[in-house]
Formats: sequence, C-alpha cells, structure tokens
Amino acid sequence: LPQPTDEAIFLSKFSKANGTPVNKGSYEVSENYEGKYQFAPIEEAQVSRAMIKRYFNMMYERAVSDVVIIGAGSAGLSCAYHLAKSRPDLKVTIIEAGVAPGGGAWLGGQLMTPMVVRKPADRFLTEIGVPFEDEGAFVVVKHAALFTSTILSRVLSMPNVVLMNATAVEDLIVREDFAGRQRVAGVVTNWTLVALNHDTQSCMDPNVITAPVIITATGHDGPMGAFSAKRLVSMGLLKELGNMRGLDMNRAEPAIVNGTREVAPGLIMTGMELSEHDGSNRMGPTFGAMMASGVKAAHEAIRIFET
Ligand code: AHZ
Repeated sequence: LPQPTDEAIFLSKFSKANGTPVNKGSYEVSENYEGKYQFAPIEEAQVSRAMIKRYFNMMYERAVSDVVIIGAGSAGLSCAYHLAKSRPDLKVTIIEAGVAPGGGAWLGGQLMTPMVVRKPADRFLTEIGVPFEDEGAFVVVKHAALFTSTILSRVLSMPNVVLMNATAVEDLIVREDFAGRQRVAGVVTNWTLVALNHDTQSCMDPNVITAPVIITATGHDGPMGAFSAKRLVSMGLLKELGNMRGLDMNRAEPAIVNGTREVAPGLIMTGMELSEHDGSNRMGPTFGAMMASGVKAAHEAIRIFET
C-alpha cells in the first residue's frame, strides 16, 4: 500500500490543530504586507529533508563525473561556463574549498571594486552579458562582483553543472593507464572544515569523485592555493615547482593563456596556478587572462573527449 508522505501526515495534524482543512496545493497564504502576511504551513523536518535528499542524491550521482574543476575562482568559473555550454552532455562538477565561490574576483585590486580586463578578453564579458566602460586597450567593469555574480549565475543555471562549496580537494586519484603511465583519474575530497582540522582530530577519512578529466584552477600559492601543482611535485609527477615570478602584466597574461594545457595525463591546469607550475610572472589586478585561460582549458578538455 502507498504510505502517506511526511508532508501529508503533517498537514492532516495541522488541519486538526487549527480546525481548518488544509490540502496540499491550496494552503492558506496571504501576501498582505499590512500585518497579515501568512506562509504556507511547514514541518521543520521537511526543510531538512528537502536539502538532504537533493544534496546527497547529487553527491551520489556526481561520485562519477565527466569533468571535475578544482577551484571556483575567475579561471575555474570561466572554464566551467565555456565547457558546460559547449558540451551539455558532460557532467561538470566544481569543487570549491571556500564557502563563497569566486576566489579573488570579488574585488579588483587592493580591496578596490572596479575590475580591469585587457582586450581581447572583453569579448568574454560581452558573451556573458557584463557591461563595461571602454578605455581603449582595456575595459573596466564597475564592480568585480558584477562579473563574479553574473558568471556564477550563468554557470549554476546550467543543468549539467553542480558546485560543491565548503569542500576541499585533499588529494588526487592517480592510476596507471594501459601504457603504464600515471594518469590523474579523480579527486579526494573532504568538507573544508574537516580538512582544516586533520591536526586536531583523529583520522577523518575523505571521499572520492572519479572523472576522466580533472581541471585544476586553485590559484597561486597560499593557504589552499597551487594545490595540484604542489601535489604533482610531492607525487613525483613534476620535478620541481617553477614558482611564480615578479609582476609583469605584459608577459604574465599571454604566458598564462598560452601555457594553459594538460600538465599531466588527465590533469589540465588553468589560471594563476600555472604561474607556480611554470615559473611565469604575476600579472596583478588584470583579469582577462583568467577568463581566456579558463576558455582554453575548456577547449583542452573537449579535445580530450573528442580524441
Ligand atoms: O578557494 C580557492 C579559490 O576560490 C579554491 N581552492 C584552492 N585550493 C583548493 C582545493 N580544493 C578546492 N584544494 C580550492 N578549492 O580555488 C580558487 C582559486 O581562485 P583564485 O581567484 O585564487 O585563482 P584564479 O587563478 O582563478 O584567479 C587568480 C586571480 C589573480 S591573482 C593575481 C595576482 O596575484 O597577481 N592576479 C589575478 C588576476
């Protein structure tokens, strides 16, 4: 026999307690802002179950993904946008250590709000619908958060993309391929709050997501940054880090875009993480290279799927 749902049981109790019949779909609601605003009734556990069911179904489904993007900064999000839009058949899973996705792209530079983008990367802004002021060789978005919130909403509204934030990649899965080469084949994850407490608690084992293509976009060195570049060295897949050089905008931006590639089998690197891997210059507060590098990383991933 079909069992009554939690919602149906609650509604029948609610009706009895209030003396008025309440049927699903015909709730007593009122949008009166003069003191009579009334919400549809709810049992607290319904809220928990609405989230748990969806989140853990998503984790279950994405344990096997097509592409995992590590880091939701400007490079990772630009990559996710281009990849998910070009290949709606691919399951793109973004893992972001911070609670707030966006990395360093909520501000322009030195905690100031405008964001500078050198041409021709302004085309990416036009594509996603972010307005800007044209200054000739470069354009300026009035607030970096306008770029970041727009790309986030574009990316998150695509049905093939999921974002797990407050989740850190703690390690890479590496397998031997048919030719005996080491190939990156997935990521090892944990809640970031757990990842930050491995020194204070006994073993808290992680979780895994496998995918044939991993795109790493964890930014330059910092508390969490350059994660995959550093792990490639400690695993013996890279001899040593190039280490980011001093700031030179004219050298740095093309070096990052042109250097965006599959740095180890199965692992594509994009954004400022590449400066640590390759020893290229820092560019400071100009974001065009992050967008173009993200798009190039998406092209690299598509190339792998098409060969
Ligand atoms: O939280 C990090 C950030 O949001 C996230 N991240 C780092 N390690 C992670 C891990 N697991 C999951 N192990 C992780 N997430 O990666 C994101 C990186 O974003 P970012 O903005 O730092 O890097 P980006 O390469 O996208 O953009 C760099 C922007 C910069 S830095 C710079 C300079 O210093 O000169 N100039 C520009 C334009």
